[in-house]
Formats: sequence, C-alpha cells, structure tokens
Amino acid sequence: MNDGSILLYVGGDTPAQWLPVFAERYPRENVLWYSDDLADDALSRVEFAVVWAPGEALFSRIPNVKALFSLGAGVDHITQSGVSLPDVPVVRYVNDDLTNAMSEWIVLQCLIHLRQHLAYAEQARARIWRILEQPGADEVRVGIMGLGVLGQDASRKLMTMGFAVSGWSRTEKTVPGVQTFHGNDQLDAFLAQTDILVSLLPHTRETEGLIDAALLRKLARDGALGGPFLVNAGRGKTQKDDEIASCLANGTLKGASLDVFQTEPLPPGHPLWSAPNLVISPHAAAWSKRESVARYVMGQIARFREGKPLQNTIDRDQGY
Ligand code: NDP
Ligand code: OXD
Repeated sequence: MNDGSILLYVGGDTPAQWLPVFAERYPRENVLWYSDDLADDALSRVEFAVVWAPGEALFSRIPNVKALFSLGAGVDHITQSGVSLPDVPVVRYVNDDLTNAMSEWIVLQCLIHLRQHLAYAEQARARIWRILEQPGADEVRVGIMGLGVLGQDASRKLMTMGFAVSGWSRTEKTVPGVQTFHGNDQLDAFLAQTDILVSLLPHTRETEGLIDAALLRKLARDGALGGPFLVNAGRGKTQKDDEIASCLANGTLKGASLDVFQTEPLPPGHPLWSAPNLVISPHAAAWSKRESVARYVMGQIARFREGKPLQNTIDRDQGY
C-alpha cells in the first residue's frame, strides 16, 4: 500500500460511482472520497486530489497535497472559483475519448447548419416536401476560436468533411491546412472571414464575455450560407446568452448551436429556449469517462513518483 492517499472530490457524483473504479484497478492505492466529516489526520496524508468544482474548505484541509488533477479539460471550476489554491501543479484532463466526442459534436453541428437540418425538420413536421438550395462544405469557412487540443482535432475533422478552416489562438500557431490568426490584434480579421464561428475557448479573465453582439456583428455576411452561425462548446462564461438570443432574433446570426451557457442549467424562462434556428445541448458535447480518468490520473502519478514531470499542467497566470 502506498503511504500517501488520493482524494476524490467530485461535486454531483457519489462515492459508489468512483471508488470501485479505482479499487478494482489500483488495489494498492489508498483512495478516499471527500466529505466534510473526513478526519484531518486522513486528509493530512493526501498527496493528490482529483477534483471537479472544489469547495472553499477543501484546500485548507489538504496541506500536503502535491498536485491537483482536474476532472475535465477545462480548469475554470478550479481557477475561476474564487478559492485560493495551493501552490502545486494543476493538471488538465487530456484524453482521446473526450477529444473524439468533442470533434463529433462540432462536426455534427457544422453539418446540421450546412445541410439545413433544422429547416428540413420543420418542413417534415408540416409534411412539406421541398428541396432547399445549399452550398458545398468547401464553400463554407469555419473559424475556430481556441486552437488547443480540442480545436486542432476539430479542425482536422472539419477539413476531412471539406470545410475551409481557420483558427484563432492567444499565441501564434502553425496547424497544417489551417489559416491561423492570433492575439486581439488579429481577431477582427479572423471574424471577417468566418461563416461558422466555433468556440473551444477556455473561460479565463481574458475570454470572459468575449462572444457578445458586437463580436458577432463582425462575422462575415457575404458567405455561402447567407449569414453567420455560432457553435460554442467551450465555456458558457465566454459568451453573453441574452445578446446571442437577440442576435438570433434580429438576424445578426442565422443560426447557432450551444452546448454551454452563462448559467447552467439554462433557466427555464430564458429567451434562448425559444430562439429560432438554435440547437441546444446540456453541456454534453464531451465527457470524462471514469475508467479513463482513473487510468490517466494513475499514469500521471506513476510519472510523478518516478521523478518525471507531470503532463498537461496549466499556466496559473493565464488560467488555462
Ligand atoms: P487547450 O488549453 O488545449 O486550448 C485552449 C486554446 O484556447 C488554446 O489554443 C489557447 O491559445 C486558446 N486561448 C486561450 N485564451 C485565449 C485568448 N485570450 N485569446 C485567444 N485564444 C485563447 O484546451 P482544450 O482544447 O483541451 O479545451 C478547450 C476548452 O474546451 C476547455 O477549457 C473547456 O472549457 C472546454 N470543454 C468543454 C467540454 C464540453 O463538454 N462542452 C468538454 C471539454 C472541454 P494558445 O494555443 O495560444 O495557448
Ligand atoms: C470539461 C467539461 O472541461 O466536460 O472537460 O466541460
């Protein structure tokens, strides 16, 4: 049995969902489920914590923690929570299952809008048999905000479908086949040549509220789809929900797909629920499978114990 323990703090889940996953595969590890009544003595032996939306009390109770593992690719549930963090590495979750699921969702949404699927569904409800004119994917320019792990994978798969892909990131990037832009100075040029704006941005101080009506008005209006579309599966706090609803109602946006919202769950009375040409999914574009998380975390811990550097650690100053 290893001396130090691994603590799981997973808001919304139960110990029965997680502890057996670790116990069956890693019986020599001491894995604890966080609860307020867990003794300080047990918590003082915690070396690693795997967390989703950690509460205020957690970090002051694990003084000997050596690394934090985010249960998701996003870390804003840790960095933007207002909780003061221990000075230890924070590791993001990077995994092919999650990346593939995200790219499926992004490609699906771009195709739904390209192939006018919502209009056909409406026609079918009214028993209307009518073919709608449409461009080819190669005539449509998809601009991806966030060219990280998920943005780059989505760009490859969108190009396989024939879309013309560009991307925007904070720092300069070279991605084969993708026209790249970076930094605030190049944002307007990126938007001006984008028909479908896909966001896979993290929520940070810099990206909060970025996708508002003013930004959406800068998208191309001369494209083959006859108006711009928005697809966001990054984080809801990077967008302004009310302004997106207005943009859909007044034609600034021709359509959208949103997996993330400023307030989740999206409140029942929010105008987005009845906005035209909008696909809504409940923050379900991609997910972290428990078995894959256990394998990832234990792989990283094994590296750490061998004195190797942890992978996929975040830049605390940048917040992602
Ligand atoms: P990465 O850290 O690999 O990539 C983030 C990208 O965003 C980078 O290209 C980065 O630029 C760019 N970026 C960050 N800040 C800015 C900025 N101020 N201006 C321009 N670009 C910026 O993250 P992932 O690709 O793995 O994940 C992205 C996000 O997807 C996660 O943070 C999470 O919020 C979201 N997500 C959502 C899920 C869902 O189910 N809806 C599931 C999983 C993740 P640079 O390359 O220069 O660093
Ligand atoms: C993530 C998420 O960040 O599921 O991984 O949102």
